[in-house]
Amino acid sequence: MILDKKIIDQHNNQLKDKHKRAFDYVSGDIAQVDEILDKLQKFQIAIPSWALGTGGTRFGRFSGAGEPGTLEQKLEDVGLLHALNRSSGAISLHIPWDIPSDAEKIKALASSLDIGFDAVNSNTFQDQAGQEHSYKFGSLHHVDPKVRQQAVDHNIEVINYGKAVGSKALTVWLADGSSFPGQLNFREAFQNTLSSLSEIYKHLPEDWKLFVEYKAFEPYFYSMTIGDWGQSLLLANKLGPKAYTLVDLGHHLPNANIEQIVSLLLMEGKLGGFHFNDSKYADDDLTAGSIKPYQLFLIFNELIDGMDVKGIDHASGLGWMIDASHNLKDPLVDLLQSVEAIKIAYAQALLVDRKALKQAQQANDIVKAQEILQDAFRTDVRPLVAEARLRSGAALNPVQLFNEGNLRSKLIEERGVNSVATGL
Ligand code: PSV
Ligand code: MN
Ligand code: MN
Repeated sequence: MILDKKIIDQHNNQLKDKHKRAFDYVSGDIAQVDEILDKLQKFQIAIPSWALGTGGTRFGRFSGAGEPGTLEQKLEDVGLLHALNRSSGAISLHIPWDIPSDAEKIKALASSLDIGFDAVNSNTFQDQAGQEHSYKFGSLHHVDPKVRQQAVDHNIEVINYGKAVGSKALTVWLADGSSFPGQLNFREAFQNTLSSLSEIYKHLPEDWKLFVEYKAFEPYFYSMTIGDWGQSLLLANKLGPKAYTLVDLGHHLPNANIEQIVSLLLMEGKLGGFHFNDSKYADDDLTAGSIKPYQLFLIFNELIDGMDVKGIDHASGLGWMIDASHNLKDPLVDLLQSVEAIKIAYAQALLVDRKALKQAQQANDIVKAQEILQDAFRTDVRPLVAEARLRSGAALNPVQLFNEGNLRSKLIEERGVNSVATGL
């Protein structure tokens, strides 16, 4: 479904007076408001192809209706999100769920929707029909070299699909680990992983990156072979300059200081990018900012502090992606909410008085430092984010327009009630 620009204009007209009052109020106290708005307009967050349908839990899946049944329809969904917020201008594909068989056609459709391709993701955590070796006991870390080779070959195939559509990065997330002490030799598992990743690395085009994602636990409950940022960084350093650590917010043990991890990875030039989501417990894959918005703000605060010169939009080379699973909400609404929460955290972090913060830190003035951060965090920046959208030709309130415009019903009319997406 292509959203008629007239519908967006009508919606904006309806909200414009209220928006203007709120925007004037908050922007009155901000010195460089245009600079901030410009940064917000440029900032894009990629949508994962696997999150456009309703996910499930291990207890069941309650599918929605009118979900995208094909890659083309998934692109159309991202196009719809992008039309609504002008901040979702890329998709991250997961192979083999979303194979771009006719790459030229897919690319043409994407460009007509103004959508690019972020990192491509491999899948060696499931066995596919007809596959020779099983990944039951892992993939790149497997004790059997034949299984490792199969997983390496799959990753090379994924790079090739990525090349065909114009991606510039491969994300490897491994479900390799062990559930019982004694099951694995940790050092051998790590060495096997390193040598498999080195094979994959050799096939990366010059201008590509390899994102090494880590995860503390699940699906294995005793050890994960790439279990934390230290193990990922170790691999990235050994692999070479094109390898980076990818931070998925949900992949840490409870209460980990993610903002500190981010700041050090950035300092080392090894931060590859993000999978944004939120969680109360672990890999909950909830809407970004729905549980710990202060943490999200603190992460952006570190990013701005560490990337002052380059700025943190896509030109910085980081992968900004969402990784979410929606069991209860409409996936498209959830993704709109996630993008909004990420942009709010970014806008708040742009308000931090960095000079004053530096002075407070140098003077060990803890109270001042805290006040500076919390002043920024507690500013209602929603009118700034909305104004940036307005200036980009998007909707003042994308969620409201999605609901009041009955966009899901229209998708159901187009695709039918039983159209179900592939994904997690
Ligand atoms: C599984 O935990 C996971 O959520 C990882 O975060 C991956 O990035 C994602 O699935 C897609 O493979
Ligand atoms: Mn992830
Ligand atoms: Mn995850």
